[in-house]
Amino acid sequence: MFITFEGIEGTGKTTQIGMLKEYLESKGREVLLTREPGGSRVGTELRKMLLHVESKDLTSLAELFLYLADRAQHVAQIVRPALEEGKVVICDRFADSTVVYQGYGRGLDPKMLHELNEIAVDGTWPQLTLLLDLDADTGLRRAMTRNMQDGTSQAEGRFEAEHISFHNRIREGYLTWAALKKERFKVADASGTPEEVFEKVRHFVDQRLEEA
Ligand code: T5A
Repeated sequence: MFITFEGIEGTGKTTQIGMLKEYLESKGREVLLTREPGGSRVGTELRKMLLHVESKDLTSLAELFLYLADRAQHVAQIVRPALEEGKVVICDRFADSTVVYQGYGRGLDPKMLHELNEIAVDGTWPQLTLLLDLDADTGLRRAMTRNMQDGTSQAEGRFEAEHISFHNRIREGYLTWAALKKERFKVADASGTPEEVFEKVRHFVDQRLEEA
């Protein structure tokens, strides 16, 4: 089972992924947590380039190809081997982030981005994608408070520094894309407490595991 989490900054993806790992392990499943960008050794280097505030001169196309390179390496080296070993793989962002951020956010063609993703993932698509939906003001506030507290503002704050209109576009883009990919996406309101959000996440995951 391959599960991915998506959403704008600060919706609580990392928090929910930690809770889901614990839940699945309590049911006897072996779980691998990973993320994009940065799930592989090469990806760790790409992540620094992609998220550092000083990379603001990256062109949209250069940014796109760095995300795709990160994904191709990550799928081949980390995700697919773990799935073959029978693990549940949970990934913090995946191919849909490219369609939404580089497409609805930066203005590249979402259909072209989906086709490039097809090449990068080479058949490895998630069975379930959980979209944590939250208004951009609240999400950014949560992300910025967290970045200030753990000192990642400079190292990883490039997207948080975008204008609020960019984040509003991303939120709308996610909802549009999720409606086009209904068979894989489940949308959870992320405005409640972590426990309230997790109840929805757990429900969708249990449902998909039963179907599988
Ligand atoms: N990107 C990525 C692209 O443009 N294209 C791509 O193809 C890909 C793969 C990655 C950036 O790269 C872009 C998108 C992103 O901008 P990232 O560092 O991985 O960035 O950051 P994000 O994925 O955006 O995640 P964040 O780390 O900002 O937020 P999370 O993981 O959604 O949220 P989390 O769990 O860290 O929570 C944030 C704070 O809120 C609190 C937490 O304790 C934490 O302090 N919190 C809550 N507070 C109140 N109520 C709740 N329910 C809460 N849940 C968590």
